[in-house]
Amino acid sequence: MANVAVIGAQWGDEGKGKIVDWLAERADMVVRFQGGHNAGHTLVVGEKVYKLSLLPSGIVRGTPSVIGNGVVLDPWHLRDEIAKLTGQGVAISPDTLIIADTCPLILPFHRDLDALREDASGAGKIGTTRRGIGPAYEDKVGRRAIRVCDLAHLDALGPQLDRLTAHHDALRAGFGQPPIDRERLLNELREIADFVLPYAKPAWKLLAEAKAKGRRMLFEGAQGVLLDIDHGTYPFVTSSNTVAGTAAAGSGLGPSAVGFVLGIAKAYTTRVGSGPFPTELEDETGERLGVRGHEFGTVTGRKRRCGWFDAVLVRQSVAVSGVTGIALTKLDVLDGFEEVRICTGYKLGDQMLDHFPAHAADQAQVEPVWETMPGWAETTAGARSWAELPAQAIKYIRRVEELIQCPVALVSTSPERDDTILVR
Ligand code: 2SA
Ligand code: MG
Repeated sequence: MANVAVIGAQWGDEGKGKIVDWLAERADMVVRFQGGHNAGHTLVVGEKVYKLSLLPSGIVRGTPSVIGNGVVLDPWHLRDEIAKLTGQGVAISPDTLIIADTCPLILPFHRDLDALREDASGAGKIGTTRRGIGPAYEDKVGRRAIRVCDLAHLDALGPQLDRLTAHHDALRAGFGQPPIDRERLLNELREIADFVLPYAKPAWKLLAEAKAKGRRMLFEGAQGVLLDIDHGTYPFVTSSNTVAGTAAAGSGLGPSAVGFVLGIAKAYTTRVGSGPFPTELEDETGERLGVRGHEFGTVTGRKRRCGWFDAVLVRQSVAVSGVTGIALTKLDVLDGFEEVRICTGYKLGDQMLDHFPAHAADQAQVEPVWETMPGWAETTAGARSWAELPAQAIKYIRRVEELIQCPVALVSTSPERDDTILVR
């Protein structure tokens, strides 16, 4: 089996957790390569429900798990999440969890800045998870970040800390906030360093060694392609690259390490946070999708916006991420609708578009071109084979494949791991 990268093909919350868990059983290592604790992956194992936001999903079943260099790491959150999982009976140790020593840290003032900015912006609000993700990535790219390896050299942090605090003190002053208390920050870092350092390793090297031994790796993406900093609905995006190509850069393995790119897409569309959403339904149908699909965020509990499947956007995600196959999730949420719709293109003024335009103003203005299909009255929930699906549901899947120009490799019909149909 080739190494698989799993990525969201929409705006996140596509049900990656279940699919990753399903695949993790067949992998020797699970690797997170971007994002931070803004992700939210729910795993249902037997009677138990595990909610992960920073740790790779392999950890629950004891598969060696790697937090790659492309991730931004909140060390205090790490401690809490490990404590929570340990409390649920999951064994976590430096044998099963490896953290790249080059990961930039999310610090308390990153979280504050994220929230201050969100509170200060009106219509331009991004709707972030307020966890400091954006500010931490800014400092990484600005070459001011404190990284995991710095925790072993806190006494040598002087010049780096000067640059970091000079930058942030100016920003903080703009919000009427006092300068960063350096002593306090250093004390907090000293206190957490002992917890983090046993996990810190040159992850790229361990991965290269594992690759040489033919170990199978599963790359676990967070968020979705439409939230990608380059390819998403900018500026209403997250601050990392969420496309599959990031699996290489964010882990330190070359591009040849990724053999199969599995894009996860819901049979309809959801989004949390602000930004354009052409197929959004602000009516009873949208409500019905949200209620049937339990559309509330794993991390923040926020209600998700809901709408019909947008084939244009998923086709674009498939292209920019090099998706090999799609896992179509939550098909059962569409059960019982008299008719179902798919967006096949956009109208922008008198223009017809077969892609999502780059400019935010155009993105906000496009009108979907709909294709309407009859729905199905039968239930697909829990179906485990193609033969159990109603004919109309199969037609829907086939039409989706045609429109997104990518085969559907898996269909998921409930949060239960085994309620999965392998198409090819
Ligand atoms: P941020 O915090 O800077 O990454 O926010 C920027 C935008 O990215 C969106 N975003 C997400 N959208 C969906 N799911 C995400 N993760 C959690 C989950 C969400 C939750 O997987 O369940 O629990 O609310 C996620 N993370 C970031 C965010 O809404 C902004 O639009
Ligand atoms: Mg999620």
